[in-house]
Amino acid sequence: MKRASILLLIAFILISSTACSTSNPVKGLEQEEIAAGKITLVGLEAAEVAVDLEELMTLPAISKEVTSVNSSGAENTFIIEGALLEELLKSKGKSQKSYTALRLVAGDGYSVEVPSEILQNRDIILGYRVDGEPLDEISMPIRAIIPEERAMYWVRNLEQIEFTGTKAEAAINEILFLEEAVNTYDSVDYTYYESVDSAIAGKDFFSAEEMSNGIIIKAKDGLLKSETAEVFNSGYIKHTGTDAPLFLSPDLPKGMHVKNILWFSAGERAYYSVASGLSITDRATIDDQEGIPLHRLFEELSINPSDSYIFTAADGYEVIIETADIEKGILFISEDGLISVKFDGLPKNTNVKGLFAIKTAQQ
Ligand SMILES: Nc1nc2c(c(=O)[nH]1)N[C@H]1C(S)=C(S)[C@@H](COP(=O)(O)O)O[C@H]1N2
Ligand SMILES: [Mo]
Repeated sequence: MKRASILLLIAFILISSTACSTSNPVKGLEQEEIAAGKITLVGLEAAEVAVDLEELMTLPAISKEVTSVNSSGAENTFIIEGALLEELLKSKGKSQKSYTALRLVAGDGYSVEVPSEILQNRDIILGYRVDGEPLDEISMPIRAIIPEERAMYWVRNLEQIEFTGTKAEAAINEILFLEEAVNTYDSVDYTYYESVDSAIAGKDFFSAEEMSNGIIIKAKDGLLKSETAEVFNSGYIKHTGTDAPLFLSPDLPKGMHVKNILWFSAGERAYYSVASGLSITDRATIDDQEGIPLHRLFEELSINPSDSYIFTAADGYEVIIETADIEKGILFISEDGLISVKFDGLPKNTNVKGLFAIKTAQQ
C-alpha cells in the first residue's frame, strides 16, 4: 500500500468513523482497497482465476488464534480472520485435497511450496484481518496462515497460488558427499554477516534435466523443502562458516534460505553432508572408530534397493559392497578430514578414504 493511501485511509477513518466500519466488512479498509486486493489462482483452471477480497468476504468468515514461531524461536500470537482456501476452492468445484502440492507466491519474491501432507490435513486460512484490524502494510492484502505449521508457510502479501500436478517422487540412485564434492566445483567468496565464506553456485550441482521436477532440500532439524530449479539456480550452497551448509541467494528473501542442510537432491542424485549427519545421527563404533551406520544413511535418503552398491573415491578407487554387508558399515570423517567408510569384518580393501559417491549397482 502506498504511503499516500495510508494517509488517506487514516484521514478517512478519523473523519467518518462509524459509517465506514459498519458498511464495510474489513474495518478500516476502503472499498477501493478491497477491490484492489486480489490474488491469482494459477493451474486451477485452464485460464488464471483472479479472486479479490470482496469475493473472499462472501465466503464463510473464520477467526482463529494462532501462534507463529520464527527460526530464532520467537513466538507471536494473534487472531487471524479470513476465509478458508478450501471454501474458495469449493465455490469453484475443487478441493485442496486433490492437489499434490501448491505454491504460495508473495509480492516481495518470497514463495513456498505447501506439500500434499499439509494439503490433506490442514486448514489454509486466507487471512484479511488480524486482531480485528486490517493487515499491516507488508502483509496486505492477504496473509496465508496454516495453523500448526511453521511460519515459513504464513505468506504475507500473498499474490498468487500455483496449483501443481503430480510430481514423480525421485528415487535416489547415487549419493554424493558434499565435503568431497565441494573440491570439484569452483567456489566463490560469499560475505555472510561478518565473515567471508566459500560458496558454490546452485546451478553447478545438477543438470537441467535432473532439475526438471525441482529440487528437495532437507535440513538437520527435519525441515523438508521443495524448491523450483529457478530458485535453486539463482542461489548458492555456502559450505564454510556459520550455518553451513546453507542455501542462500542475494536475490531471495532471507526466509527462503535453508540453514544447516543435511542433504539436497534432484532427479536420482543426492548430496549429503557427513558433518551434518554426524551431528544428528546415533553412531555405531567399529574398532574405536565412531560413525553413521550406513543403513541409517540409506534409510534417510531412501536409496533404491540393489543387490550391491558401488563405493567410489575421489581418486577413482572403487569397491563393490553386497547389500547384506551394508549394515556392517559406518561413515565417518577421518582424522585427516577425509570422508571414509569401513566395514566390520570385511577385508581392509573395503575401507574407502576420500569417499566421493555411493551408487546402486543395478537400476
Ligand atoms: N511475503 C513474505 N512472507 C513471509 C516471509 C517473507 O520473507 N515474505 N517470510 C516467511 C518466514 S520464513 C517466516 S518465519 C514468517 C515470519 O513471520 P513473523 O514475522 O510473523 O514471525 O513469515 C513468512 N512469510
Ligand atoms: Mo522463517
